[in-house]
Amino acid sequence: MAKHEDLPIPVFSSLEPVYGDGSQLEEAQLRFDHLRAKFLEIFGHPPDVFARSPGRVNLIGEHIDYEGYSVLPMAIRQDTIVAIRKHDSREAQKSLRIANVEEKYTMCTYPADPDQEVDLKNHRWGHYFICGYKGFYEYAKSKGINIGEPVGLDVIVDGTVPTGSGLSSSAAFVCSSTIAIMAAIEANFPKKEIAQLTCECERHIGTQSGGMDQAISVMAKSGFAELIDFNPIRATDVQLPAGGTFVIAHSLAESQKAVTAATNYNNRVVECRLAAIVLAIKLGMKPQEAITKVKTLSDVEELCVSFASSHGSSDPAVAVKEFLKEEPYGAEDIEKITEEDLPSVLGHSPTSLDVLKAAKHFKLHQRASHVYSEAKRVYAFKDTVSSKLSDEDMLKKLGDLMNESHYSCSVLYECSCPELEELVKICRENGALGARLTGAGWGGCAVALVKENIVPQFILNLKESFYQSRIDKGLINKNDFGLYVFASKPSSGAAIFKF
Ligand code: NG1
Ligand code: MG
Repeated sequence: MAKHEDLPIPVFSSLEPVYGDGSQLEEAQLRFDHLRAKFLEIFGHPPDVFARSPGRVNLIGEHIDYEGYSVLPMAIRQDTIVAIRKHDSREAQKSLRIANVEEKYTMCTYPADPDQEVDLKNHRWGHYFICGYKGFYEYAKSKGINIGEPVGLDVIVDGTVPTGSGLSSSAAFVCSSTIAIMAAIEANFPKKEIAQLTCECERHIGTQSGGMDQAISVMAKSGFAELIDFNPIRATDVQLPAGGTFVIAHSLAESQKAVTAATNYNNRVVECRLAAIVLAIKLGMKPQEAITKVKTLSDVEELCVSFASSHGSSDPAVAVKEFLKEEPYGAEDIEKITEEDLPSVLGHSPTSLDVLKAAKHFKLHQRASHVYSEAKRVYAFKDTVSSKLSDEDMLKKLGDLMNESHYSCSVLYECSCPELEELVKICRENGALGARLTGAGWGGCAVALVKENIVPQFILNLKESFYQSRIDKGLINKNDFGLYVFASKPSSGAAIFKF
């Protein structure tokens, strides 16, 4: 039997395989009808095809995908649907017209040119579509696939993943865009290739992202969380224990990752890279070799194994304690070790140069400690789920791991924020077995593991203790409460619809 990740994106002629047959189906039916009507109204034609891709919640394994370590997310019900129509090469319309069902996102127009640059200084919502567009053409070119001259595309987007929430609205948008473009030209590829290519797509927005969000959005299976490995990308089903429910709650602090990349997300990617290089040098590698060969903290593991005899352990966490000082490093401290200036250590990449410009110092010890310990927690989580523990003990252990993950994100990786701290604390005070920030952090959502039988009461308590004061202040509308707090079951991955 072909492996899940080797299969192409499924093509359906009805909504049931993805949206089931309950209230979700009704809701989906309305969305698709509305999209089709809107398409006709704006562009004067019906769409050729639709693609959908879901958001995700990461259960454990934060900020380690870009360091080469496995993560454990699950897809959520909320998704992005893209309706698309390809113009004929004879038609006069040669641009990409990207509209949205939500009025606040006004139509964006771009040339039908895969070589255009994404204008990072002027962020617009439509840029995420262009990420998919550019990435898709780059992929086709690298594979020698002839997809003909670029033509005009008409597109309407309908997203239900809350933005800036750590639930990966961006990957849902990039993946559904890429898959829609692919479907419009009647191509299809194995899921693992689409997962890889969409990850590269999203880097056009200026974040040096790992591949977790796209991998789960493309490869998710209903009813399972997935252990995602990288290099090569692979997904292994993880059956979550009965009796526990993951509740997602928004801190109401919005994290605009594309805008704050230099000080937040990309800063941490750079710190990890520098930590890996410094560690490799301390473990005996020549500086020049370390700079060219060592890209991630996972690359250092091999060196730890061969140095086990001299420092007593092959655990990279031990090497961090021994070789990386706890005080923040200045640029000069690191340059003394690398024997090269930081811009060239980082290959002069524009996003890294932005980080260097904005950074005062680099916390190599803390960031590396987080990554190595979080990587272990992912496997501990996976092992716990498949262990013989009673449901009760299993849930408790999973909750503990989630709490440890949050502590590490908050204290060592410093990617939390006051609102998330308050929310996580309130979750625990109200009976969550564990609670942590999810996604990149600096705002967005927390995920809490809650015993199934207390979920309704738990949600009511959160409303009382966290949201009510914010509703009173007009920060959110009380009728929208359900958009900000909800229990989530693992949902299915990307799909194409042709009716
Ligand atoms: P968010 O910000 O939640 O979409 C980001 C990255 C992930 C991963 C997490 C942190 C992108 C597209 N996604 O997720 O790859 O690194 O942060 O674990 O940048
Ligand atoms: Mg994102």
